[in-house]
Amino acid sequence: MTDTVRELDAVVVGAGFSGMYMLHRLRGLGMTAQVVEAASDVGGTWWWNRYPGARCDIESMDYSYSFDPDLEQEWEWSERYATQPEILAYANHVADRFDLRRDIAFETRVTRAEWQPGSERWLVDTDRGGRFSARFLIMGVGCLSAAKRPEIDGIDTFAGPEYHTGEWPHEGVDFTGRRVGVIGTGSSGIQSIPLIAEHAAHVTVFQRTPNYAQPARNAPLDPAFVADRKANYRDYREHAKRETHGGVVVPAPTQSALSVDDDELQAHLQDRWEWGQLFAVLGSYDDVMIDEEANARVAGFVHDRIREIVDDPEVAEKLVPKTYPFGTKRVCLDTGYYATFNRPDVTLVDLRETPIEEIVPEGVRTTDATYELDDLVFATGFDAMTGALLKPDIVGRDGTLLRDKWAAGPRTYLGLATAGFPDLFTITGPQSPSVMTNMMVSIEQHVDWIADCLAHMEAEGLTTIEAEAPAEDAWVDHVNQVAAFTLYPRGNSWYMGANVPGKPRVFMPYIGGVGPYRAVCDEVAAEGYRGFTLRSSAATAPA
Ligand code: FAD
Ligand code: N01
Repeated sequence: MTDTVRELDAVVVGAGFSGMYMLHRLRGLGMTAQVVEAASDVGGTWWWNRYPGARCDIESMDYSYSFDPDLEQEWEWSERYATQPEILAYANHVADRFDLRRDIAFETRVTRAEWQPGSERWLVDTDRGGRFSARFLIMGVGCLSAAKRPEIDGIDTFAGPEYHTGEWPHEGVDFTGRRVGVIGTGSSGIQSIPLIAEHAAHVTVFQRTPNYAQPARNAPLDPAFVADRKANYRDYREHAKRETHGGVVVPAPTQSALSVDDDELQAHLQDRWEWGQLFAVLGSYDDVMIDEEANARVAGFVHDRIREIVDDPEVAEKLVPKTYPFGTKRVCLDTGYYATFNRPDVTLVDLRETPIEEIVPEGVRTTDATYELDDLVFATGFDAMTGALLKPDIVGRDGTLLRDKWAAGPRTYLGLATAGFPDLFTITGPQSPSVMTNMMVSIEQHVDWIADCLAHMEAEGLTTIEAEAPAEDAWVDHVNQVAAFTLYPRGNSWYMGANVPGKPRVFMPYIGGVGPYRAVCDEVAAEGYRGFTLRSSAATAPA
């Protein structure tokens, strides 16, 4: 550890889309800021997740920054759903265009941040020995950035190469002629399995829970559509931000799935199935996510599509999700996923029937057989929403560790701040809409709210801001009440922390929708930051 401490207005952790835009806004406020990023360049999710088939599931023209009209006019997306390399190229373009890299310390991980009551500053330590002292600590560490390997006996004994989709080698992996095992059938598995199968000699898919996927219907973007969207981009973005639930403009459902006969239901869902859009089937009726029977009718439609695509009825039945309501685990957009199981060189192993006993040097041993493999892919997801936030030691006002405060689940005010941790902000933190939405909309909304708050503090001569415990309690209750009104808590999903043994089972995102949520945040600010204590103090001198 060096003795030098760099004095700053703000430290931002993470150089994904959150940290990049936060830096841009802080500079605009005339503040000194340092971004600290574990990776060797910008892009966050899109820097790490380089597995075959990785691409967005929110349309590219939505899944992009809106803060600069020139940027959105000049950037050309090639496909409806851009690939990981294209999204990463976009992140690089933004970094170049706004000259962001000069304030980003790459290959540096924040390991500890401690609030200093005397100076009212955060003292931030990194694994490179650098230390920063900053008035504000802004966490842009990502909801899906702490890759998680499965707890399987013998995991370190596998003789061949192993890969996690969220930490994919930059040089790529050549699976040609190889026997590949893939553990996990969430979005990452569903995107990568068809492409791995194109090259491998044989793919064995180890499935613990089947997932719902609908066809992406990806295609090159139609220039006429692009021109039209660009001509109306400002209006479109405003609509998406203020008047939608998920941050993309889709027709809102007006009917109950229980109010229509079967013919009408089938026709309506078939139409939605053709859209190739994440919220198409989820939002087909207004009670899909709140009424079990309505949900079952919609789920039944998807079950039939899977049975249609998959030739072998036994394999099809294994792929049909039956143990949780449709949509309570994140729905995937796929390109050829179910059809991949029609290939003679792809085997599905249902781990509910024959669980994995251990990983052995030659492959994976289930209760039924040993599958010999050359390569093993973990598509096993992330310690989502809280994993990256709780990895460093974050020590608050009374010496409390954030990890301890959140031992029974995250507690935040608006997903933006947490009581006992002054001048700490979390971009797309738990209990904000975040992962239930187009993340670009949620990221920009949080960054803008934080930047406006800091500008307000500057203008008023205020030095610290802290969420009040009663406001936090009320927000946590509200988040839980809204979740309890839906079927979401019924899925063993990462939304619930269910994929991490020992993690508290609470529904972590806020399901109230980006439009209503933004209105609440704006109202809080307009009322002088209701629920926050703002103070001015002489003690903001450097540590
Ligand atoms: P991230 O992109 O996760 O960046 C966080 C950064 O923080 C990382 O680079 C990490 O290295 C760094 N970091 C974390 N902890 C530390 C530390 N202690 N010290 C230093 N650095 C640290 N969302 C959508 O809306 N639409 C999509 O189509 C979509 N597709 C996705 C596809 C994949 C494969 C995944 C995994 C997620 C996807 N998401 C999607 C969610 C995606 O994570 C967000 O859209 C968005 O990219 C998040 O940006 P971020 O900057 O908040 O976090
Ligand atoms: O991770 P997941 P992901 N033994 O947690 C299985 C975003 N994203 O990386 O369901 C056996 O969804 C686990 O099984 P189960 C998107 O938000 C978007 O795929 O827990 N299996 C599950 O099948 C997404 O939701 C895109 O029973 C084990 C899988 O691993 C989020 O990131 C693409 C296991 C993990 O699925 C996470 O997706 C990729 C074990 N011990 C990601 N442990 C787009 O399309 C876990 N599993 C834009």
